[in-house]
Amino acid sequence: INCKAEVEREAIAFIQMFYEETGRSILERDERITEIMDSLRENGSYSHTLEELTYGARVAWRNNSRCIGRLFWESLEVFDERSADSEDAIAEALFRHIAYATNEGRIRPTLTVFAPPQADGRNIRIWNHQLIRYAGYKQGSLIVGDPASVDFTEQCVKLGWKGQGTKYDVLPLVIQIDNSQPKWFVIPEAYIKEVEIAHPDIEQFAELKLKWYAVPMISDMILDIGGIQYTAAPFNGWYMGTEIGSRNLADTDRYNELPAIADLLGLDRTTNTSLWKDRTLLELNVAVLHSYKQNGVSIVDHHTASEQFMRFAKREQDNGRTVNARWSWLIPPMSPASTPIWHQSNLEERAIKPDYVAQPRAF
Ligand code: HEM
Ligand code: NRG
Repeated sequence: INCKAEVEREAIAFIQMFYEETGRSILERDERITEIMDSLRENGSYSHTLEELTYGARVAWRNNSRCIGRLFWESLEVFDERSADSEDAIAEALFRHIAYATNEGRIRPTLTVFAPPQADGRNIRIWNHQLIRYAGYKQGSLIVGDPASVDFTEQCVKLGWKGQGTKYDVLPLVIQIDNSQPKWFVIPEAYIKEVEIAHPDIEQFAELKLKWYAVPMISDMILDIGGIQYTAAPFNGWYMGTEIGSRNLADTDRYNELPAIADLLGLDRTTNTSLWKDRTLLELNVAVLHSYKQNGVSIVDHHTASEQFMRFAKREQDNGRTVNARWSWLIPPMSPASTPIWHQSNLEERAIKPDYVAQPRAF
């Protein structure tokens, strides 16, 4: 929680940036700052206009040091749901977000913002890490589904939800207002777009029955603009193929599918020097990109994404801004040295706002 002076300072800095970057008049800017300072003095809080909120969410994307996809920051669509004041209204708004963002596969970068914490203690939290994600069930030493979801899945079960027990059960939305008992909502199937993974020239690949969902929608980060922390502000773009092919389906503490795929490919797993992991990763990543393309679902390969990032960095420099960047997150988890980002030794990370930041878990 920010102290008062800090809120004032951040509000002024944000409004100044907003008016300057969008070419608005200085006179109106100073009136707006006065208005905000009055509101802070009288109520201890202020509200963003829709224009401020939209621009703030876009700049937060532009500022996020870990995101390789920032070339398109100006295209972010922002939905204002600050008036949603019940769990049901919030769930409905989230369903609309999913439908709009998914767009039958032609994914639209989208953010939905809910009311920030109020002076009276009112607070909205979405418990999910992503709006659509697969459950993970611990069965002794074995895990069915996504190991990354085990804790959250246990919470859902405690709340009365019951999954089918498959590898790919979509978790319910879990929404909490204040400290009341959270409510859960099953996402109707019609909203959930998924892609079955097939390989362009290895026919048996599809028999592995791998799949992933179409749209990554992060729902547990704070959108931090002008001294206001929006604790419920889910956002999405589209996937970079390696997120699925080199991490979600491949990590040993996630779906751990490499051994099964290697066996299908007939590779020698008894020795590291066969490079069976690397060859398997390659074919899995080929299959992921191929399958999303084939199904008309937006996705970007890591080479193209890296080129787009370099264009973004160039454009930012041309606009007199330094690029906020964490190299270890920006390099892709496959063939990183084959991308131009690898060779950038001057990338630097600073604390700048607006930004998307992690917050303590809701449960
Ligand atoms: C992180 C790609 C859109 C905000 C990332 C990561 C990738 C990525 C590959 C690293 C994820 C990881 O290693 O787990 C993309 C692509 C997009 C896109 C291809 C397509 C448009 C967006 C949008 C936003 C956003 C629309 C917000 C408005 C972030 C943030 C992180 C991130 C905040 C860091 C997450 C964390 O700290 O855990 N992005 N992104 N991205 N992206 Fe993007
Ligand atoms: N690696 C995570 C998703 C993180 C964000 N990635 C994006 N964000 N592409 C995963 O589920 O694999 N986005 O907003 O598009």
